[in-house]
Amino acid sequence: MSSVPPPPAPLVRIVDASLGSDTQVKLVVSRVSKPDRLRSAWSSSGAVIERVGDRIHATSTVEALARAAGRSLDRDEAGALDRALREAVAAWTGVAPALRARGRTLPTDQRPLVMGIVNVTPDSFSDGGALYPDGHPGRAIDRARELVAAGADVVDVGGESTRPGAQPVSAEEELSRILPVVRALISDGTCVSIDTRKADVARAALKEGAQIVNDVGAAADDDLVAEAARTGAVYVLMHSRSTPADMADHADYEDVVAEVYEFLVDTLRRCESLGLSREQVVVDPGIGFAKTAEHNLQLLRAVPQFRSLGRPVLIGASRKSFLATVSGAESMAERMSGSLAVAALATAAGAAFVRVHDVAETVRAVRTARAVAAGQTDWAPLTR
Ligand code: HH2
Repeated sequence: MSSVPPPPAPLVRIVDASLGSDTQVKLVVSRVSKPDRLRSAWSSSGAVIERVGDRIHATSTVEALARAAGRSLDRDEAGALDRALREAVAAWTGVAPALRARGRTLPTDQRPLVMGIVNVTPDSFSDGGALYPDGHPGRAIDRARELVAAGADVVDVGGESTRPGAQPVSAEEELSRILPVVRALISDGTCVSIDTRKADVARAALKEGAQIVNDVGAAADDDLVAEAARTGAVYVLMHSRSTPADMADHADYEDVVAEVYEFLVDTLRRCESLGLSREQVVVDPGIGFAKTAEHNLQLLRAVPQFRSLGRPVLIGASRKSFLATVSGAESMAERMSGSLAVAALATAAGAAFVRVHDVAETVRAVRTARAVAAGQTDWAPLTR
């Protein structure tokens, strides 16, 4: 008996819906079974249409788009498109949902959160070895405490560099680097994120009480995803390709925003099939991971579009090399200006987290950007 394959689930990305669902929205739809039929139905309903491969770019009202889709697609698919459309518009126009991280609330619905970076590595690109002299964690612990005092809501602890070309380290080595730092921060009551690609490393950090798994391996390891699912940790799903050692060779995209978006949609579904709840997930386009400077700029311009996924968005651009390319910064210290510009713009565009090295400066920049963009001047510290 031949079985009929299920229709593809239509995928909707909102480009602009500033005035809400009753007025014009600009969006991109892909994965419909009959794109030509949908395109001509939308076109005759008065929508402005552009077809790019199998993706249809449309500008019209939600109601007009939903009605015309109902006439051109079969009932199930039109229903699925209608739901996807309304969910994406609601996510785009609403605030990011708050997160629960193992009993702790992260109020991403209230204000942007600042994640401070502590690299317990000898070879990280921006602070290469400074926090890990001769294999002693003391300086990393001091640095993490400074970041918390400067206003970091979360500290992201990493024991393996992910800079382009970085060589992998063993789980044992990574653990010996991060565990003393994780333990010290947990005993202080700090919210800890563990930046890793390895399930064993995440497992040990979660056992110590870490609340966030920052998976810089782009969900390549099912075990790591399952560990976040099992423990109720927040899980950062970041886009990347291949491994840090050769990711620079994989920076080829026809449409980087569409491809990263589709990866996040598909991988979010796969993570759910591994037991992770959607409510646990933060999405991240992975600035600098298998991307050129131009790709990074396009992704940063698309921060609002990633909000159509309905999950808090994290942006990690701090001190990355594209900032030198676009601003003319020569030294690592000079990249701070660009890092602050990106943090201010990204949070004003709706990013829920910024992952940064320069916490005090970023908090001031983001607070200012928020006061200007949204007129909000409150900034409550995170409570336990
Ligand atoms: N970038 C880096 C590491 N982890 N995690 C997320 N979610 N998003 C990012 O953009 C991201 C990340 C690379 O930066 P850094 O930690 O400063 O350098 P290194 O990997 O060399 O230690």
